[in-house]
Amino acid sequence: MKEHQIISWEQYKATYKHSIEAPEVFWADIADSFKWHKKWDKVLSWDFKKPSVQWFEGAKLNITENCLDRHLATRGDKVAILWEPNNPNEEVVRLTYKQLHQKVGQFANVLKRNGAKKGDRICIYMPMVPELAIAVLACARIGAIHSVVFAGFSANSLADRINDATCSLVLTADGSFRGNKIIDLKIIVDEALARCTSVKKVIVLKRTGTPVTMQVNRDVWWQEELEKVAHNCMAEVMDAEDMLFVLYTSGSTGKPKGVVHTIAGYMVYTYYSFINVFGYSEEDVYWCTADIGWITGHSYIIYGPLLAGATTIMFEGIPTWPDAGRFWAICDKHQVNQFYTAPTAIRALMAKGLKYVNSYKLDTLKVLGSVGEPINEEAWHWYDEHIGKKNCPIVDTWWQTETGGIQISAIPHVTKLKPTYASLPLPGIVPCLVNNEGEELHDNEVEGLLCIKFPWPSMIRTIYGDHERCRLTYFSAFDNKYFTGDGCRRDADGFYRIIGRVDDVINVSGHRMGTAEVENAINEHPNVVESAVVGYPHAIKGQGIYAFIITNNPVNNIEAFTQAVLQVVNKAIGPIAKPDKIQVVTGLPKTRSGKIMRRILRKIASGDISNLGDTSTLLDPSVVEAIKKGAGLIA
Ligand code: 7RM
Repeated sequence: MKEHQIISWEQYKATYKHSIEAPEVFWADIADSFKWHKKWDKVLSWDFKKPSVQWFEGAKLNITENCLDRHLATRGDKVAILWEPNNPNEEVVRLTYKQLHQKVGQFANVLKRNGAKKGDRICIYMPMVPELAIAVLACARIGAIHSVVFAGFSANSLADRINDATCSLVLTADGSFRGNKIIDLKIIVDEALARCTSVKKVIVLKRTGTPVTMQVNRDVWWQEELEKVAHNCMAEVMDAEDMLFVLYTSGSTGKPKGVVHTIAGYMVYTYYSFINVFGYSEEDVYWCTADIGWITGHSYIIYGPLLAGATTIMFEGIPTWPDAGRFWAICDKHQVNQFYTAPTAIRALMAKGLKYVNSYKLDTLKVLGSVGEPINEEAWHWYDEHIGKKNCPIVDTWWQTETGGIQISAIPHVTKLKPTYASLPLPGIVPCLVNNEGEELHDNEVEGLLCIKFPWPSMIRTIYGDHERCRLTYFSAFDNKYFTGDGCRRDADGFYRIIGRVDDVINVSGHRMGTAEVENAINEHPNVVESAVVGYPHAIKGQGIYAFIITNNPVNNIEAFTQAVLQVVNKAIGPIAKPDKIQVVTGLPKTRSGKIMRRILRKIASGDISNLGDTSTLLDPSVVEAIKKGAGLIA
């Protein structure tokens, strides 16, 4: 591990230079530390026009042998997964590498027993329990493609994802504990499966004891299945470019896209970025608070840490239960060294006051991480002062579901820290800024659209079932560049500061959402004629959701209507997509060609109605006046 860690500024500069001058030599050297059944014939071939990207072509491997088997001789009794339950009085689970290896083998056999085989898609809709990580790894063990769906999504969203990837199995639990609530996962799965014909088997973990109906010939109990199989499962030998997983993420149009990652490149990159960004060393305890349903959980709870032989914490609960000190209690309880969370959590806990922080020592922390959205100065300084005690570098990590791993981030004790700056690219990453005309901006102190102009091992390979959509979304805006969808500034030192999305994607509490998705959900309400959704600055969530809605009849009871709209959205997508503000309007600002001018709605939503800019292209400028008047009367 140590040999690939950057520990000085000089070394960063030299390594970065080498990584872009001789990328194939650079990445082959990292890849050499893994176990391969056969090494690659070619490190990289690529063509962003198609797009087609292949890393370590011809190589054969199984990623779980690198996450598990490879560590058995040296770290067999070291804790791999440390699980902290929702209820602090329930027992902690510690799985050593040896135990995890066994449990993965055993569950892999359960999957096989239930008909799963190499190449099948398996949907995982589960609470944050050790079995979720075991299930992910068991899929990879047998060469099946996992599609984890965040267990906060509705039955509808779940069904869409299962159908898009034609999953043959669903792995779930009776229910999920979240603070003092229980979510009935199996009931949601049953509702989803009413419109999924591809699913042959459902394996149900008993967690909450919630009563469930088991469908004969389809549903089996997880724990009962375990009794029927051996603990050892040979790893399926896979090709470097075989699919490892699909993970759905929102874009500016249409339904969420199934981002596809392939095995070898993802493995090499998540390992390398993990050990460098968190400065991980052998005895450390590392905690990422994300849910495994998001890319952060895939790359930096499961794969990156386990590839590095680390101890990774999984937390089942929420930051505010039993009280707003829970994160800090866990840091002390497990002597956490690296802590990785989202700005929205920091802001929420900051708002609860220091009394929830001050009773904890937090003296084992070495590195603090931030991910998912821009971190504002105030939250940065609070994190630095009250959690890090001004003693822990903060790594503000910019990346995306599509990039697979962290792209731009400080390296602790190496990179100068600048609040709100993600800072510099990791080795092998070649970011650039372009203007709206697609011209690259070569100077410093400029602002533009963030692109990446050379392939990296963990980059998106395709959108499941729709390669053309992948090309159009990421590779068609600018020639020979991957377009991120983010606006970004580069300062005099060449440091990058992410400004936020430039498309119709909003980021609510670090969750990515398409405004079109939310609009489609709202439009399902029978009285809604049309809607337009925009993001607006929200003190805790980063962005809130503001919905402008046209109804077919005047709304008499605004409160009841609002509740009904929230219900519809909740059902279509899930609670994370519920609008924070709803304004009923009689018209939307449209151009003569019928396009909604979201720029104007964004201004109104942010409360900035003094200067709406050029409205001369509007079909009917009077609608804007009407919306402005009504802006105070929102629910
Ligand atoms: C990891 C993740 C991706 C979008 C991305 C950005 C935003 C993520 C940061 C950030 C500012 C950061 N994947 N984003 N990290 N913005 N600073 N450090 O979040 O696919 O769910 O979202 O999130 O807009 O494009 S994601």
